[in-house]
Amino acid sequence: MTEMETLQQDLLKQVENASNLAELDAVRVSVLGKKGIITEKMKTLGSMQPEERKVAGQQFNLLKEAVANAIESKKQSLEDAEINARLAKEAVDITLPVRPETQGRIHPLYQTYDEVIAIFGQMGFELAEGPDIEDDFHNFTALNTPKNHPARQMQDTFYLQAEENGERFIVRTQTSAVQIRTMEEKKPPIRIIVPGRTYRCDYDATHAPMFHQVEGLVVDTVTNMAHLKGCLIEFVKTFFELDKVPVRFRPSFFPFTEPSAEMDIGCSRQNGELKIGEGNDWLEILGCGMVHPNVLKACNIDPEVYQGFAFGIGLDRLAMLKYAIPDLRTFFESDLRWMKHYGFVPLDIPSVGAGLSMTGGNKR
Ligand code: 2NL
Repeated sequence: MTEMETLQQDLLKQVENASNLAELDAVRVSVLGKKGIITEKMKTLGSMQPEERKVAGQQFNLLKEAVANAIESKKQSLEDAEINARLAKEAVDITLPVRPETQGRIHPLYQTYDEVIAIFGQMGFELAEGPDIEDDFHNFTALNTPKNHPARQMQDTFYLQAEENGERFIVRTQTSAVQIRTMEEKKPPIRIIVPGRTYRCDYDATHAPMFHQVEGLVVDTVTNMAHLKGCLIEFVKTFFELDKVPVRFRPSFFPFTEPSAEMDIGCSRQNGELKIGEGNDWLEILGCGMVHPNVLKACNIDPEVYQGFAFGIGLDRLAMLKYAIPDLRTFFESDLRWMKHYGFVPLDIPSVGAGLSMTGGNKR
């Protein structure tokens, strides 16, 4: 074998023996690099006689090409092997169950929201929803709230910029407009539950400018105050998971109901700890009343034939009470540690669909 053949064999063996890309690159540098074996050989051409140079040059070039080709194909096969090894090692077993710690949580407010809807749903109420932006008629006038009523003041209500015709829309202060729209569109009997966002100019530990309400409305020919009481007592028992709960209805005032009442439930407050369903103290839980005849008239329902009862519950407060959350503002801070502590795993949601269907008030 000539010297060149031996060299070529040796170099090709080095290439073949490289067991990874780093080793292969080291071989490449030692052969083809600036100070590599072949490079050094090329440099000797300058001092050769023309005839000799022609032969040697050709040989060197053939050698260089053979080694470079070998390196290139070895590189390809090492890269393929590396990818195959990674694919085998990092294969994802899609049959494994999802890791529980990566699961999100249901916000306690929406847990409460779903619970309340499910409870009234099981009593036969239908779900109705409506827009956050409302007009003056549906939010105030139809609800027997006169032009000079304090609720209409700028300090309490967020007004949108005036339209060209001077009309000013608002973000709803309560969800009642949905009940008004339902009564406008549908003949009684009406039995609806209306959850949603509501807005008022207010901000402290128990008030946020955006909060959540559920209102309920029942209109029929025989609806009376006993129905109102029975329905709401049933609700608080189910919601707070109590067999018996002391309740009292205190006379109150709302422009849209007559008579109006506030419902309290029995509780005890000892050492700063609140216990619901027992004790000698009272806790206000919701507002309610018989629908004012003027409200029925505004929706073209004859108050001589139909009566209704209605109620409004603050959902945020309900969630704070049931799940012992002291500060309302933390509800809207999107703190994941807070969510992990107070949130619910998705499987805890009650079967919200049970007994529920959508009705007319949801149209915009
Ligand atoms: C409260 C009080 C209440 C209503 C809301 C209502 C709606 C219509 C007609 C009559 Cl369309 N009433 N809603 C009635 C009584 C009380 O909410 O303190 N909510 C947190």
